[in-house]
This record gives sequence, structure tokens and C-alpha cells, in this order.
Amino acid sequence: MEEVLNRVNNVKDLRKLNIKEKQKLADEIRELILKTVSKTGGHLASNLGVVELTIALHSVFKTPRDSIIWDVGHQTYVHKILTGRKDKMDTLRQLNGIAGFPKTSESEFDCFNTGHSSTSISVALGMARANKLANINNKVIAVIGDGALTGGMAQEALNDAGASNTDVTVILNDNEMSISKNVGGMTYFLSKLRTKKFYTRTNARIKMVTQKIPGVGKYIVRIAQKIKRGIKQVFIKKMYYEDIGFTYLGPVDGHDIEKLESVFKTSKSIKGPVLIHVVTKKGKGYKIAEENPDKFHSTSSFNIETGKPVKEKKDDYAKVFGNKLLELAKKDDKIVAVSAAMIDGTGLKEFKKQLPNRIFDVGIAEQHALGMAAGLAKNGFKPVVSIYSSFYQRAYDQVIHDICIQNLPVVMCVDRAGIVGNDGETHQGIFDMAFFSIIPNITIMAPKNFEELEKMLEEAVLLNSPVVIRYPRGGEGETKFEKCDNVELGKAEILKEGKDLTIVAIGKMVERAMEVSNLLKEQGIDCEVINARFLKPLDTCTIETSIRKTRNVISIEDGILRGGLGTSINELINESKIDGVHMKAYGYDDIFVQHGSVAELEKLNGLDAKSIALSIQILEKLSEL
Ligand SMILES: Cc1ncc(C[n+]2csc(CCOP(=O)(O)OP(=O)(O)O)c2C)c(N)n1
Repeated sequence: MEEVLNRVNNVKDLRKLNIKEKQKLADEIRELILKTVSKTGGHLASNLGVVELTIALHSVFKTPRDSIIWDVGHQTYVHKILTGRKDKMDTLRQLNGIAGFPKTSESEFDCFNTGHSSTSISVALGMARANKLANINNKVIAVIGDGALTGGMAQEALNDAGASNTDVTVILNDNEMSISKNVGGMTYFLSKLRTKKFYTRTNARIKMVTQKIPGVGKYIVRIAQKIKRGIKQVFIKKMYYEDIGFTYLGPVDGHDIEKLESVFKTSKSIKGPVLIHVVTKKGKGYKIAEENPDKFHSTSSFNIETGKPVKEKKDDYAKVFGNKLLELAKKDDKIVAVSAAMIDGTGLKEFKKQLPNRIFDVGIAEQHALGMAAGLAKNGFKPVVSIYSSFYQRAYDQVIHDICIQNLPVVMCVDRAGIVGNDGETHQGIFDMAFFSIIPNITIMAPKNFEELEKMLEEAVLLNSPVVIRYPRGGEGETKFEKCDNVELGKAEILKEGKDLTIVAIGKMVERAMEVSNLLKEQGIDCEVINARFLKPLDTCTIETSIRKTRNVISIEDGILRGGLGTSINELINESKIDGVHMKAYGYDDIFVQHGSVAELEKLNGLDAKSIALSIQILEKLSEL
């Protein structure tokens, strides 16, 4: 029985509850999240870990006047439940339902959109500075995980905030986990801090007691803080956060609402930047997730009793990539793998198990991953980096400056390329072809199926220059292709000959091209289907010959149109001066794509086979044949 949750529709209701009721509320919220995510899929373990933290935050801070910026934003289900969206939880991550991440368009309580890691402290500091300039006295709070703290942007922001003399609060949600166990030197430091329970109590008590003394309270706090710092220096040689300008409070038990509220109240009266160190357990309250927090970081729908996925997981591109890379690395000891906190997601788990010295997990640090890979390549190794498409966005300069200008042989695998579905606009991998294709020295390929990915990887590690291989989330399509030619640099593959219409597609959209071709055949239109394989260098010869024959061409790609395959074919038509050609490009047209299933989103954007085949523009042109 959801006795308390039934009464809590918004933060005002929450603030009326006593501590016992809030504790009961926490249990009920956990149940709702478990029930929801077991059906919709989503980020389970991170949300179960922040139930008390979120309750305490909304109890003490006056949201939405005070702003909470959630780093990554995958842990905001509790926040959504408490801020008026409880009844929409069954629509979580579904098309037209509530998003899995904060969205300013969804609620005034979502004060900033997030999805990518390590941005919250910068944004919070910007907001706090704006408040200061405008004489507005509202609080700004960044909630950041220990994983997200490994990101360079977070470190840059801490550096700036520490010396800013600005009232900004950073809440470090430390659960010792990124998606997997957190990595890097910062984790050693945090584990030392975590054990210093003594200081929490001292800190909070000094402030609580002394601030109650009228007149001299503030003065005493300052002296006490100085003494406290002195003591701390004796026990913790380098009190890093205080040294760079923060007042450090903690560590606090992140599942004790009373303690959390107490430390948050204390923090409100402290001038300048404050860092509150909160220790939580990922997956808290659901034993199966507590024991497997990495598996339940992000999950598809599952059975609550057993924790088993509803649909058995089939092989996917990431796994095929990981297995093939391991096979190649066993034969060539110059091959090394690089991951930015995504060993499991990118299929490198087995590689790590079998060749632990030849894989580097650098944390949520895509810029560093690529810079470091450039160094490995410069000194004679063949680094293969696997990063999700949308996360390459933040390492663009490293691709240009560290890798491509020096023409270094780094293989950049772009996982989750194209539409990823329910994670929504921050995660859709639709920009990579456009932003990679304009960089000199780079080769860009995309496989139509698993077999072609393996062949492309074989080819990529032999090339002595930067290579991108992009492939989608999940498995290959249903189509069994009759052939899979060996991969030859810059060579496309003609899958079907025809005389009326040339269809050029790349990557997973090659299957779509075959479907379109079959549908059009029923209408008497004979298509030539070309698997481009390479976006760069494009096989202009094969494509031009086909266009000259059919005089009608369409391109299909799972990326933003400008700068992608369609743009390249249009350029080819113009440069080769092929007159009287009807051309239409199918892809995502100048748009950020929302959340929903991949199939729904493709249909919505006119990219399913039926929509393409029925596309009025094409049929009009073709009727002239
Ligand atoms: C730039 C970027 N790289 C990778 C990811 C994928 N990712 C999402 S959550 C996460 C781990 C976050 O760990 P932490 O901040 O500690 O939060 P927790 O889930 O443990 O609460 C990662 C790597 C991302 N969202 N953004």
C-alpha cells in the first residue's frame, strides 16, 4: 500500500511530512521505480541509490526557486516522482511519454537538460554567477556522481568554482561505481575520505551548535572551521577540496534522510563553494541490483523476482566487435584497446579478462581517451578506441588535433551510431558521419551486418592512418545478405543490379535499401542497390556509373542529412555534371530526435521502408519513367 506516496504529488506535500513518513515514502518510491523500470527499462541502480538523497534535497532546498542540476541526469526518476510526474511514470522513456533524463520542456523543476556526463558543476557555477550578478539569492546545487567526477569538464569546473568565491553547492554522490567499478587515482582519494566518518559529525556539529548563538555565531563558525581544518590536515595530509577553495562537508550516509537534511541545512549558511560528500549504495533496496549494480545501471525490461531480462539478449554489434578485436589482438601484439568507462557496453569485457594489460579504461574521459590513443599510436601501437557516437562529440578536437593532423593510425569505433531509441536526444548517434566526414586524412566505414564489421576491423588495423568504423546499437537485421565481398579501401558493393532507380545506403540502412527495393519491385520499379561501405573515400566510380544508368537516385543513412552520405552524392552529381538526375536523400533532417523505440522514431522521420517506398516525391519522379 502506497500510503505516503498517495499523499505526495509535489514538493509541497513532501515538505509537510515528518521523518518517519519520509522514510516510508522512500520505500514506496523504490517500489514504484522497480515496478516501472522492470517494464519500461531504464537506469535502475542509480535511481535506487538516490532515493533518500533526492527526498532530502527537495525537503531542504526550495525547488524550483533553488536549482538542482543533475549530472548525466540518468538518476532523476525519484526527482520526477516528487515533482508532479508520479502518475506518468508508466510512460517513462516511451514515445511522447516522460523522458529518462531531465528536460526543461517537461517541468520547471528540471532546470537544465543533461544526458552526457560531467557537465553539472560548470552549469551550476554559471547559474550561481548569474544569480550573484543579478542579486538573486537562490541556491544552485550540482549533484554529481564519483564516475562523472572523472570527466575533465568536471575537474575544470571544480578548479574554477573553488576560487570563485561564489555560492555554489556540489553534492558528490559517491557510490564507488561508474557503470562498472570506478577507475583512476581520484577513487583512491575518495576511498580515503569515505572512511573519515569523524569529520562529518564534527563539521555538522560545529556549525549547528555555534550558529544558534545570536550575534557571535558566524564568528565562532569561522574560528571553528579554522581549527577543524587544522585537525584535518593532521589526519588527512591533503584535504584536496578544501585546499582548492571548497568547504568540504562529509562524508554523510546517503541513506539517512535526517543526516542529509541536517548537512544540507548547514551548507545553506556557508559562504562560497561547498562540496558535500554523500556516500550511497547503487541499487539500494533491490538485492539483485545491489549485487550486480553494473548490470542494473541501465537495463531492458526484466522479471523482478529473478532479475532476468524479459527478452533474452542476442548477439549485438558491440559483442561482435569485442570478440573480433580480441582475435586480432592475439595475433598482433601491437593492438591495444581503449575505453572511456564503457568496457561492458562496448563489448570489451572478454578482452579485459583475457588481455588485461592491453586494455585501458580511462574513466568518463573521452577527450583523454583519444589524446592518449594518439600517444600510443605515435609510439608504435595500434590503438582501437570504442566510444558511443554521441560521446565522440566532446572529443572532436582530439580527433582533429591529436590524431588526424598527424595522420596517426588510431581506429575509432563508433558504437551506438544512428538512432539509439529510448535514451533520447542526448544519446542519438546521428551526427558522427557529418562531423567526421569533413576531417582530412580520415577513413569512414560502416558495415551492413556483423560479418562486414569483422572484415572492416581487419582492414582498419592494417591501415596506417585514422579510421572510423560506425555501427548501431543492438543486433544485425533480419536480412541475410547473399554476399559480403572482401573489404577494399574505398570500394562499394553492388548488392542488386537494376535499371530504374539507384539506392545508395550505408551501414544498417543497407538492409532498409533492400526492403525498399523489394517494395518498389512490386510496383514494377527495378532498383540497383549499392552498399556504400565507405563514406570516405566514397566510391564515386561505382555510384556515378549507376546514376548515369538509372538517372534516379536516393540515399538512405541513419544520420543527420547535412554532411552525410546524401550530401556526398549530391556533390558527386554536381561535380561530375550528371544532368537530369532526380536525387533525394533520406536521413534526419536538421532535427534533434526525441525518445521512443528505434522503429517508432524511424517511422516518425519517414525512414521505415514503407515510408521511403511510398514517398510521394520519388513516386512522382519515377512516374515520369
Ligand atoms: C560523456 C559521457 N560518457 C559516457 C556516458 C555514459 N554513462 C552514463 S552514466 C555513466 C556512469 C556514471 O557514474 P556516476 O556519475 O558515478 O553515477 P552513478 O550511476 O554511479 O550514480 C556513464 C559512463 C555519458 N552519459 N556521458
